[in-house]
Amino acid sequence: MPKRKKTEKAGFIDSARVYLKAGKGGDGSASFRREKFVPYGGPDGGHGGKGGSICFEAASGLNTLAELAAHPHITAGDGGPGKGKRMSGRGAEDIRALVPCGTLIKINGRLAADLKKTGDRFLAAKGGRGGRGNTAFKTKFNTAPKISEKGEPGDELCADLELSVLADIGLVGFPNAGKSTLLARISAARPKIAAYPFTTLNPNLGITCHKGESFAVADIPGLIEGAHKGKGLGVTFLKHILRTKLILHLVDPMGFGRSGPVDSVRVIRGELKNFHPEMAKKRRIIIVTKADLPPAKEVYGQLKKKYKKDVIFLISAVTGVGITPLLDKIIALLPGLKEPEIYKTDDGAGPKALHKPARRGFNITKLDDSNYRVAGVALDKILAMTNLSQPDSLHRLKRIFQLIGLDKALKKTGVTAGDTVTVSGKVFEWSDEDSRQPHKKSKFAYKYKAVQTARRRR
Ligand SMILES: Nc1nc2c(ncn2[C@@H]2O[C@H](COP(=O)(O)OP(=O)(O)OP(=O)(O)O)[C@@H](O)[C@H]2O)c(=O)[nH]1
Ligand SMILES: [Mg+2]
Repeated sequence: MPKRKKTEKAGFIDSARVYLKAGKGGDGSASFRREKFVPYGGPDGGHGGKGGSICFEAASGLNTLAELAAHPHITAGDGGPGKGKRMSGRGAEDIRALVPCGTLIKINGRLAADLKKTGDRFLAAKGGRGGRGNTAFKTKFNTAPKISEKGEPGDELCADLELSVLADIGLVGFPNAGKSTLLARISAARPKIAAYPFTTLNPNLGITCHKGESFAVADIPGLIEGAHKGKGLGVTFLKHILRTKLILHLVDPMGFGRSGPVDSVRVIRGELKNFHPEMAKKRRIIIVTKADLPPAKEVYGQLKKKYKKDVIFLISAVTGVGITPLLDKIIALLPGLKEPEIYKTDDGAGPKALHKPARRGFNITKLDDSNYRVAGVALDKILAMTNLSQPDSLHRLKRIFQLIGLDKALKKTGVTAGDTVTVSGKVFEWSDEDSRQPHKKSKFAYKYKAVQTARRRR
């Protein structure tokens, strides 16, 4: 399967709407063996090749949906047509669109997949199957069928992708609290660090290894009071720590703006709770940063007094003071914590649900006295795969209409000879003649064949 190209300019983009068009199956062939000294060579039309499907695959090393946001139209190739001498058509290649781990795929507003681990795949748009060649229609009653199917159309849909970064630990706090400095200290990540607020504009992810244990840490832009109302950078990035097991709340001993350091705990907790109730349930550790600066110890003492039940650490990401006890505590806590179930895909949606066989049944609408319209998902597929230029295929279609009860239903609605019936966009003229009549001699043969075909279709 070909990989999609990487974009040159890849900013951080955590949502994208993509338009998928899977390939159509190749048409089957209606051909006969013609060879010198081989009279009545029989049907030898091959089947069409399958159309290309489109699937999403979680890949390591990706952390943005920028590539897909920049190229939202993904089209897979069509299958090749079948040929004489029983030659099958070429199958089109499937497309694998790579997405970061933690990508949620929504189709028609429903969560269809949550790709968490590298290699997780979701078949979003299925390519059509190749149409059958006339070899498939040969029976002992009809040894020279002039019927072949057209290829099945591929799925066409629009999917919404949303990235919810997967990390074990989330770093939160006011801007300038030292979140990125701590991430840089405990992992190989190199986020931008500077002495002004809102240095971090996009989430950063780092992997920490401590005493043989490893865990992922996400650093997000700073929060301020009123973030849930859109102040500062808002709470849009909080979704990236929604799935974390543990929250490290960093407190700058100098405070931020008019908020004092002690008060910051209440403010940030309020913002987290306002964003999602699950945030309030998460296990938290309060960390007083910049221990090398004079007010840190005092703030640490005040917080210890006020939040007696909480675990509080005093660290300096610059000098390294308090980092080891903090990491020890984290690795002791993590095994006992569960990832919250925020996104649920077990509501019937999913790859299987998306590719259920087309619903049978149809709707008849009387447009006026002599015009009728018939619509149905299964009928759309049957019509798309019927080669209307072949008289035998047309006859087979009429038999299918009879078998699925369309004839009866139309008669009940009051259709008369000469009326126009539009079935899935194709226009037919109603005639009262029995479709079995032209083949009176082989009546049983046709009935048998049509029943078989209809069963296979179901
Ligand atoms: N002295 C001292 N300075 C620190 C310490 N940790 C961070 N700083 C400084 O604090 C400033 C802000 O640090 P950042 O890590 O960028 O803070 P942040 O929380 O990521 O800030 P935003 O990304 O803007 O939200 C930088 O100038 C750091 O050098 C520390 O332990 N001691
Ligand atoms: Mg930062």
